[in-house]
Amino acid sequence: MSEEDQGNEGQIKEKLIQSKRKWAAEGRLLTGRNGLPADRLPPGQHVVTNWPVLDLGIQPDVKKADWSLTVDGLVAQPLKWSWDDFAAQPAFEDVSDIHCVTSWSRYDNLWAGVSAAHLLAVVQPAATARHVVFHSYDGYTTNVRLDHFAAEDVLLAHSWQGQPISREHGGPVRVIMPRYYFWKSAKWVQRIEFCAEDKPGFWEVRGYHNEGDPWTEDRYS
Ligand SMILES: Nc1nc2c(c(=O)[nH]1)N[C@H]1C(S)=C(S)[C@@H](COP(=O)(O)O)O[C@H]1N2
Ligand SMILES: [Mo]
Repeated sequence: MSEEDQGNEGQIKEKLIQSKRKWAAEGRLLTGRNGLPADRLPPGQHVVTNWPVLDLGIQPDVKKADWSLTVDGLVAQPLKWSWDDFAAQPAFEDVSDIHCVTSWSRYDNLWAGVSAAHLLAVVQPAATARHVVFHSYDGYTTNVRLDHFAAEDVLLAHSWQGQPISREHGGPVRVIMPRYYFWKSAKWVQRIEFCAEDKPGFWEVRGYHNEGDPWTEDRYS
Protein backbone atom coordinates (compact mmCIF):
# COMPACT_ATOMS: atom_id res chain seq x y z
CA MET A 1 0.00 0.00 0.00
CA SER A 2 1.46 3.38 -0.99
CA GLU A 3 1.57 6.30 1.42
CA GLU A 4 -1.22 8.06 -0.47
CA ASP A 5 -3.53 5.10 0.06
CA GLN A 6 -3.15 5.10 3.80
CA GLY A 7 -5.49 8.01 4.44
CA ASN A 8 -8.26 6.19 2.59
CA GLU A 9 -7.62 2.83 4.23
CA GLY A 10 -10.53 3.06 6.63
CA GLN A 11 -12.98 3.99 3.89
CA ILE A 12 -12.21 1.56 1.11
CA LYS A 13 -14.35 -1.51 0.61
CA GLU A 14 -12.24 -4.04 2.50
CA LYS A 15 -14.72 -6.86 1.83
CA LEU A 16 -14.67 -6.19 -1.89
CA ILE A 17 -10.88 -6.14 -1.88
CA GLN A 18 -10.76 -9.41 0.06
CA SER A 19 -13.17 -11.14 -2.33
CA LYS A 20 -11.25 -9.93 -5.38
CA ARG A 21 -7.99 -11.19 -3.84
CA LYS A 22 -9.72 -14.53 -3.33
CA TRP A 23 -10.81 -14.58 -6.99
CA ALA A 24 -7.23 -13.92 -7.97
CA ALA A 25 -5.97 -16.73 -5.74
CA GLU A 26 -8.57 -19.15 -7.13
CA GLY A 27 -8.09 -18.10 -10.75
CA ARG A 28 -11.80 -17.37 -11.07
CA LEU A 29 -13.11 -16.89 -14.64
CA LEU A 30 -9.95 -18.22 -16.26
CA THR A 31 -10.92 -20.36 -19.26
CA GLY A 32 -7.43 -21.41 -20.34
CA ARG A 33 -8.43 -20.57 -23.92
CA ASN A 34 -6.69 -17.99 -26.05
CA GLY A 35 -8.91 -15.62 -28.02
CA LEU A 36 -8.08 -14.16 -31.40
CA PRO A 37 -8.65 -10.41 -31.69
CA ALA A 38 -10.77 -11.15 -34.78
CA ASP A 39 -13.33 -12.62 -32.36
CA ARG A 40 -13.78 -9.18 -30.81
CA LEU A 41 -14.90 -10.73 -27.51
CA PRO A 42 -11.91 -11.91 -25.44
CA PRO A 43 -12.10 -15.34 -23.77
CA GLY A 44 -14.29 -15.57 -20.67
CA GLN A 45 -16.05 -12.26 -21.35
CA HIS A 46 -19.74 -11.48 -22.02
CA VAL A 47 -21.19 -8.35 -23.60
CA VAL A 48 -23.24 -5.87 -21.59
CA THR A 49 -25.02 -2.76 -22.83
CA ASN A 50 -25.11 -0.91 -19.50
CA TRP A 51 -21.95 0.48 -17.93
CA PRO A 52 -21.26 -0.94 -14.44
CA VAL A 53 -19.46 1.18 -11.84
CA LEU A 54 -16.47 -0.39 -10.07
CA ASP A 55 -14.12 1.33 -7.67
CA LEU A 56 -12.89 1.25 -4.09
CA GLY A 57 -16.01 2.93 -2.74
CA ILE A 58 -14.63 6.46 -2.71
CA GLN A 59 -15.83 8.60 -5.58
CA PRO A 60 -13.95 11.88 -5.20
CA ASP A 61 -15.95 14.94 -6.16
CA VAL A 62 -13.30 16.82 -8.14
CA LYS A 63 -14.60 20.05 -9.65
CA LYS A 64 -12.98 21.21 -12.87
CA ALA A 65 -11.77 24.36 -11.09
CA ASP A 66 -9.97 22.23 -8.49
CA TRP A 67 -8.70 19.57 -10.87
CA SER A 68 -5.10 19.50 -12.11
CA LEU A 69 -2.89 16.97 -13.79
CA THR A 70 0.77 16.65 -12.83
CA VAL A 71 3.12 14.78 -15.14
CA ASP A 72 6.53 14.14 -13.62
CA GLY A 73 9.36 11.67 -13.12
CA LEU A 74 11.65 10.82 -16.03
CA VAL A 75 10.47 13.47 -18.48
CA ALA A 76 12.33 16.40 -20.03
CA GLN A 77 9.35 18.77 -19.61
CA PRO A 78 7.35 18.03 -16.47
CA LEU A 79 4.01 19.82 -16.36
CA LYS A 80 1.00 20.69 -14.28
CA TRP A 81 -2.13 21.36 -16.30
CA SER A 82 -5.17 23.13 -14.92
CA TRP A 83 -8.53 22.28 -16.48
CA ASP A 84 -8.14 25.22 -18.89
CA ASP A 85 -4.66 24.07 -19.91
CA PHE A 86 -5.99 20.56 -20.50
CA ALA A 87 -8.98 21.82 -22.50
CA ALA A 88 -6.63 23.88 -24.70
CA GLN A 89 -4.76 20.78 -25.94
CA PRO A 90 -5.55 19.26 -29.37
CA ALA A 91 -8.82 17.35 -29.27
CA PHE A 92 -8.73 13.59 -29.79
CA GLU A 93 -11.56 11.06 -30.22
CA ASP A 94 -11.57 7.28 -30.39
CA VAL A 95 -14.10 4.46 -30.29
CA SER A 96 -13.08 1.37 -28.34
CA ASP A 97 -14.36 -1.61 -26.36
CA ILE A 98 -14.17 -1.98 -22.57
CA HIS A 99 -13.11 -5.33 -21.12
CA CYS A 100 -13.43 -5.61 -17.33
CA VAL A 101 -11.68 -8.44 -15.50
CA THR A 102 -14.98 -9.17 -13.70
CA SER A 103 -16.06 -10.57 -17.13
CA TRP A 104 -18.19 -7.84 -18.71
CA SER A 105 -17.29 -6.14 -21.97
CA ARG A 106 -18.95 -3.07 -23.45
CA TYR A 107 -18.53 -2.35 -27.14
CA ASP A 108 -18.21 0.92 -29.08
CA ASN A 109 -17.50 3.54 -26.44
CA LEU A 110 -16.84 6.95 -27.95
CA TRP A 111 -14.18 8.73 -25.92
CA ALA A 112 -12.99 12.32 -26.29
CA GLY A 113 -10.05 14.02 -24.60
CA VAL A 114 -6.30 14.36 -25.06
CA SER A 115 -4.29 11.55 -26.66
CA ALA A 116 -1.43 9.88 -24.83
CA ALA A 117 0.60 10.47 -28.01
CA HIS A 118 0.14 14.22 -27.61
CA LEU A 119 0.99 14.14 -23.92
CA LEU A 120 4.18 12.20 -24.70
CA ALA A 121 5.15 14.73 -27.36
CA VAL A 122 4.75 17.53 -24.81
CA VAL A 123 6.58 15.97 -21.84
CA GLN A 124 9.25 14.05 -23.79
CA PRO A 125 10.03 10.98 -21.68
CA ALA A 126 13.72 10.35 -21.01
CA ALA A 127 15.39 7.44 -22.80
CA THR A 128 15.55 5.67 -19.43
CA ALA A 129 11.76 5.86 -18.87
CA ARG A 130 10.12 2.44 -19.34
CA HIS A 131 7.07 2.48 -17.08
CA VAL A 132 4.17 4.76 -16.22
CA VAL A 133 2.13 4.98 -13.01
CA PHE A 134 -1.27 6.65 -12.84
CA HIS A 135 -2.13 8.21 -9.46
CA SER A 136 -5.75 9.10 -8.78
CA TYR A 137 -7.66 11.39 -6.43
CA ASP A 138 -9.04 8.40 -4.49
CA GLY A 139 -5.54 7.06 -3.73
CA TYR A 140 -5.77 4.39 -6.46
CA THR A 141 -2.72 3.64 -8.55
CA THR A 142 -2.13 1.42 -11.57
CA ASN A 143 0.99 0.77 -13.65
CA VAL A 144 1.45 0.30 -17.39
CA ARG A 145 4.43 -0.08 -19.69
CA LEU A 146 5.44 3.10 -21.49
CA ASP A 147 5.12 1.39 -24.89
CA HIS A 148 1.57 0.34 -23.94
CA PHE A 149 0.71 3.89 -22.86
CA ALA A 150 2.07 5.16 -26.20
CA ALA A 151 -0.49 3.14 -28.23
CA GLU A 152 -2.57 5.20 -30.65
CA ASP A 153 -5.89 4.46 -28.90
CA VAL A 154 -4.84 5.58 -25.40
CA LEU A 155 -6.21 8.86 -24.08
CA LEU A 156 -7.01 11.02 -21.08
CA ALA A 157 -10.75 11.19 -21.55
CA HIS A 158 -13.16 13.91 -20.41
CA SER A 159 -16.19 12.70 -22.40
CA TRP A 160 -18.04 9.48 -23.17
CA GLN A 161 -20.67 9.32 -25.91
CA GLY A 162 -20.50 13.10 -26.27
CA GLN A 163 -21.19 13.85 -22.59
CA PRO A 164 -18.79 14.74 -19.77
CA ILE A 165 -17.67 11.60 -17.91
CA SER A 166 -19.74 11.41 -14.73
CA ARG A 167 -18.20 11.53 -11.28
CA GLU A 168 -18.90 7.82 -10.69
CA HIS A 169 -17.08 6.89 -13.90
CA GLY A 170 -14.02 8.96 -13.08
CA GLY A 171 -14.74 12.49 -14.25
CA PRO A 172 -13.54 15.08 -14.82
CA VAL A 173 -10.70 13.10 -16.44
CA ARG A 174 -9.86 9.39 -16.55
CA VAL A 175 -7.33 7.33 -18.44
CA ILE A 176 -8.54 4.97 -21.19
CA MET A 177 -6.24 2.03 -22.04
CA PRO A 178 -8.53 0.07 -24.42
CA ARG A 179 -6.23 -2.91 -25.00
CA TYR A 180 -6.06 -3.86 -21.31
CA TYR A 181 -8.53 -4.86 -18.64
CA PHE A 182 -10.35 -1.83 -17.36
CA TRP A 183 -8.58 -1.69 -14.01
CA LYS A 184 -5.65 -0.14 -15.96
CA SER A 185 -7.93 2.78 -16.94
CA ALA A 186 -7.50 5.02 -13.88
CA LYS A 187 -10.51 7.13 -12.94
CA TRP A 188 -10.10 10.66 -11.44
CA VAL A 189 -6.51 10.83 -12.68
CA GLN A 190 -4.35 13.37 -10.85
CA ARG A 191 -0.75 12.50 -11.63
CA ILE A 192 1.15 10.52 -14.26
CA GLU A 193 4.61 9.42 -13.21
CA PHE A 194 7.30 8.14 -15.58
CA CYS A 195 9.84 5.70 -14.13
CA ALA A 196 12.72 3.46 -15.11
CA GLU A 197 11.55 0.59 -12.90
CA ASP A 198 8.09 -0.89 -12.76
CA LYS A 199 5.92 -0.02 -9.72
CA PRO A 200 2.94 -2.35 -9.41
CA GLY A 201 -0.28 -0.50 -8.52
CA PHE A 202 -3.24 -1.08 -6.21
CA TRP A 203 -4.63 -4.26 -7.77
CA GLU A 204 -1.31 -5.41 -9.19
CA VAL A 205 0.03 -5.89 -5.64
CA ARG A 206 -3.20 -7.72 -4.72
CA GLY A 207 -2.98 -10.63 -7.13
CA TYR A 208 -3.96 -9.02 -10.42
CA HIS A 209 -1.75 -9.53 -13.45
CA ASN A 210 0.92 -6.91 -14.06
CA GLU A 211 0.00 -6.29 -17.71
CA GLY A 212 -3.67 -7.25 -17.98
CA ASP A 213 -4.05 -8.18 -21.68
CA PRO A 214 -7.59 -9.62 -22.05
CA TRP A 215 -6.66 -11.61 -25.19
CA THR A 216 -4.19 -13.72 -23.24
CA GLU A 217 -6.44 -13.65 -20.15
CA ASP A 218 -3.89 -11.84 -18.04
CA ARG A 219 -6.37 -11.71 -15.17
CA TYR A 220 -4.19 -12.71 -12.24
CA SER A 221 -0.53 -13.01 -11.43
N1 LIG B 1 -9.16 5.90 -9.46
C1 LIG B 1 -9.64 4.69 -9.65
N2 LIG B 1 -9.63 4.19 -10.89
C2 LIG B 1 -10.12 2.96 -11.13
C3 LIG B 1 -10.63 2.16 -10.09
C4 LIG B 1 -10.61 2.71 -8.78
O1 LIG B 1 -11.05 2.08 -7.79
N3 LIG B 1 -10.12 3.98 -8.61
N4 LIG B 1 -11.10 0.90 -10.37
C5 LIG B 1 -10.64 0.26 -11.60
C6 LIG B 1 -11.42 -0.91 -11.93
S1 LIG B 1 -11.08 -2.32 -11.05
C7 LIG B 1 -12.32 -0.89 -12.96
S2 LIG B 1 -13.08 -2.31 -13.47
C8 LIG B 1 -12.68 0.37 -13.66
C9 LIG B 1 -14.16 0.61 -13.55
O2 LIG B 1 -14.54 1.78 -14.22
P1 LIG B 1 -16.07 2.17 -14.27
O3 LIG B 1 -16.55 2.28 -12.85
O4 LIG B 1 -16.15 3.45 -15.02
O5 LIG B 1 -16.77 1.03 -14.99
O6 LIG B 1 -12.01 1.49 -13.13
C10 LIG B 1 -10.67 1.24 -12.77
N5 LIG B 1 -10.09 2.50 -12.40
MO1 LIG C 1 -12.16 -4.05 -12.18
